[in-house]
Amino acid sequence: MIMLSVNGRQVEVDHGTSLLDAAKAAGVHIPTLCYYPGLPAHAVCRMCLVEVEGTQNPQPACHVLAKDGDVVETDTQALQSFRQANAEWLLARHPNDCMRCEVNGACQLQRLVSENQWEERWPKVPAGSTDASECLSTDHTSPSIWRDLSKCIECGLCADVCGEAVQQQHIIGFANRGFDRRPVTVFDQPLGDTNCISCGQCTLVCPVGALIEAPHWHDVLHALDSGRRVSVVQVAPATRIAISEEFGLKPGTVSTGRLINALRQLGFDYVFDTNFAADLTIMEEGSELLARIEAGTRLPLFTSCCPGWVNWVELNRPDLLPYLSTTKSPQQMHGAIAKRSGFARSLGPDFANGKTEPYVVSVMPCTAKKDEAARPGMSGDVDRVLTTRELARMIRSRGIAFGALAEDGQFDSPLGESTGAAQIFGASGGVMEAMVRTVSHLKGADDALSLEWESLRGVRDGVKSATIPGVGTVAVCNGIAAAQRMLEKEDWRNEFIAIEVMACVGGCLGGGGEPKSMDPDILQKRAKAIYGVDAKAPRRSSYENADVQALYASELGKPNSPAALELLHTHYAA
Ligand code: HC1
Ligand code: SF4
Repeated sequence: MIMLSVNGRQVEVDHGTSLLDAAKAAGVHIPTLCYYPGLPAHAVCRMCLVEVEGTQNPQPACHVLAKDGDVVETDTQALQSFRQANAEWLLARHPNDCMRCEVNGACQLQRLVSENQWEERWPKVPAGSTDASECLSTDHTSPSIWRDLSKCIECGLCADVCGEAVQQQHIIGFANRGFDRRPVTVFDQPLGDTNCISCGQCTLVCPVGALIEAPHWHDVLHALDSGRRVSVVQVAPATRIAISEEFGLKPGTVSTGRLINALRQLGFDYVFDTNFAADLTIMEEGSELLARIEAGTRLPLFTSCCPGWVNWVELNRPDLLPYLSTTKSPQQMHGAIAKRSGFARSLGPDFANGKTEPYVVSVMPCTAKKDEAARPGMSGDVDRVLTTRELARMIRSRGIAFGALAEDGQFDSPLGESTGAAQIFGASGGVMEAMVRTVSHLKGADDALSLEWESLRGVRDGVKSATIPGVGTVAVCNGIAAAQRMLEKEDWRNEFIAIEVMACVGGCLGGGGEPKSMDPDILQKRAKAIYGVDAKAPRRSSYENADVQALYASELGKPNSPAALELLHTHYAA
């Protein structure tokens, strides 16, 4: 056997092993095009070039054998430039006709260009022109949504969904007629300068690539491929269900185990559950509600885990900011714990050990979660946010047969433990129902009577409400338009003690990062699956989460303690 190091990872392999296979054994991925396992290595595409300490020029990893003591680097700046230049050389001789190519979607060159965002090396030419410089400029000013008007087919769906028909934000409208008709913002401002709340509903309906989520999956693949940092992923409650649709499984199929196995195959070192932090959110937010009720101030409490809603309040109604819960969303709590708590450090010597900060990725049904991860005071806790669609793209790009994966995947412990209450966060009304379960318990109610609150459930219009004995009446706004209407027309200040708002219709299960469907029937199936997971859960209230209790016992004391406020709460900008 021989020992070598690849990107700082020590690995032992047999004599006669290629550098490519040695890297694979170390968990490092090197791109290839002309290499095929079992056939002679030709080393012509030059994609697999690596640097070996002591040799002057980069070496093709498919062809060169590993030697004892080799120190190999696979992803230096110089190597990335080489690869990009080699791709450009290949593309210069390759017709730009993917659209009519029989292997469109299955082409290795196309996959490599797409994974690495090398498209710019392949001139894009707008319709009716032969000049690439005539392309309308792209708009990357929003942290969540990218626009490329050169791809727009003027269908008008984005303006419909952002306007009266669904979100009632009116950020995108149509200007001009005939040949010049195009979607615009007010005064043609970049999206990042408008009052766009980043809900991403426009990206759900765009039939082409004119409106997409700001992609993070390329960075995530690179980080996983190089294997330099301990990588951590957390998965949102709604994603584990809707991702099934991306791979042809029936809407409402629960794919938790398959998804965990796919994330491990992609190379994540730790696969955790956002649901753990959803239980923690309930402990913090429920205690915050009880404290406000006792003090008689800042009521009703508005939930704060939906970043589209938080954006809306900051941009349109800053007077409501004092009513927002200061509790961070589960995504941000999970990131803060994974990066900054002693609890995480106890997971193992390679984890948050102060030498290499973990690379924390979240998978969310939401585009606005990208905004949230970049908020002042929170940025850095979650490095990259993938939508459900982006994760599906990554899985496809790496040829993982999702539908054929075993369903036995388990989250890593302890940041993977959760209750049914956390799972229902993914549906409109779920956050409030989860909070009611724990708050009722804390107020001494009979647990058997207070578990299910049907009147808070469902993908229907208007305000849903329930009166909780000993607490008060709580409300749920299903979608940002419902919240706007409630704020204008209802006596919400006097009627309700707490109000949940989710910016997308149906809640996160209808989020802007989900598989592209707004079909109410599909949303119903996703919701039914979410409540089905809760109904079968052995523990259904957040206060029963043993790992959350352990976190309080070992580090935070109790909900809303100074340590909890420091790690798990935030503030808002007017
Ligand atoms: Fe949601 Fe949430 S429920 S916001 O809808 O509070 O995105 O699924 O992950 O953070 O848990 C989204 C979903 C999600 C957070 C939780
Ligand atoms: Fe409108 Fe939401 Fe799209 Fe922004 S993200 S333009 S608010 S639909």
